[in-house]
Amino acid sequence: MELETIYQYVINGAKDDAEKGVRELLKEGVLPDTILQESLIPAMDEVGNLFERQEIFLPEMLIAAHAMQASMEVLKPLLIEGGIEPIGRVVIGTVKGDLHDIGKNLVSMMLEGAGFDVLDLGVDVPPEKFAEAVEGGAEIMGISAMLTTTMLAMKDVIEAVENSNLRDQVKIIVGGAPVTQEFASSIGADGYSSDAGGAVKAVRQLLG
Ligand code: B1M
Repeated sequence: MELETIYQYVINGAKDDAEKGVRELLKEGVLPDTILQESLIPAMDEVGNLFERQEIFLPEMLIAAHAMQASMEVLKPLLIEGGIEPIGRVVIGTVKGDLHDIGKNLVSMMLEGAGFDVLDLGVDVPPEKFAEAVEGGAEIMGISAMLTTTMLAMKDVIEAVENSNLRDQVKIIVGGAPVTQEFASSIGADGYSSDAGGAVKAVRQLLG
C-alpha cells in the first residue's frame, strides 16, 4: 500500500478503501504521523483546491471529509497514548456558525496524546457554552474557526468569557486555516498555532 493511494482514496471519498488502506499501511510499519502528514492532510488541502477551482462541489467535499474522518478514527488510538495522568484541563470547540471539525479534532487528539484532559464541545458552539466550560474548571480554552466569516466569532467567545468575569482563570489559544498570529493578538487571545503539533507546544507554554 502506498501513501499516494490513500491520498487518492480520500480525495475520491472512498471511505472504506481509505480506512482499509490506512490499516494496511500501519501493518506495514508506516508511522501514524507519517500517514497523517504525508497522505491525509495533503489530501484535504487538495480537496480545498479542487473546491476553490470549482472542479468539485460541496457533496464531494463532504464525502472526502468522511473518508478523512474514518481514516483518522483508525489513527486516533495510536496518536493518543493511553494511561497518562492528566496534566491540565482543556476545553475546545469550533465557533458558532462553523461546521468544520477535522482540524479541531486533530488538535484535540494531539492534546489528549500529550496528557491533557480534553473536553470537546464540538462544532457551532455559542460563546456562552465556551464560557460555561471555564466555570467547569478548564484552564485552557482552544477555539477553532475555518472560515474568514466565522473567525470573527472568536472575539465574541473571548468577550463572553470576560463578561462572565472568568478571563483571568483561563488561557485562550486560537487556530484554524484563516487565523494568524496578528489576528489572534488583535482579539486578545493568549496563544496561536497554525497546526496541531504547535497547539500542544503553545498550550504547554501557556501553562508554564
Ligand atoms: Co469547507 N471551506 N466549507 N467544508 N472546507 C474550506 C475551509 C475552504 C478554505 C475551501 C475553499 O474554498 N478552498 C472554504 C473557506 C473559505 C474562506 O472562508 N476563506 C470553505 C467553505 C467556503 C465552506 C462552505 C461555506 C461551502 C459552502 O457551503 N458553499 C461550507 C461552510 C459550512 C459551515 O461551516 N457553516 C463548508 C463546508 C465544508 C464541509 C462540511 C463540506 C467540510 C467540513 C467537514 C468537517 O470538518 N467535518 C469542508 C471541508 C472538508 C473543507 C476543506 C476542504 C478541508 C478542511 C480540513 O478539514 N482540512 C477546506 C479547505 C482547506 O482547508 N484546504 C474548506 C484538514 C485539517 C487537518 O486542517 O482544518 O486547517 P485544518 O486544521 C489544521 C489547522 O488549521 C490547525 O491545526 C489543524 C491541524 O494541523 N487548527 C488549529 C485548526 N483548528 C485549530 C485550533 C487551534 C490551533 C490550531 O487552537 C485551538
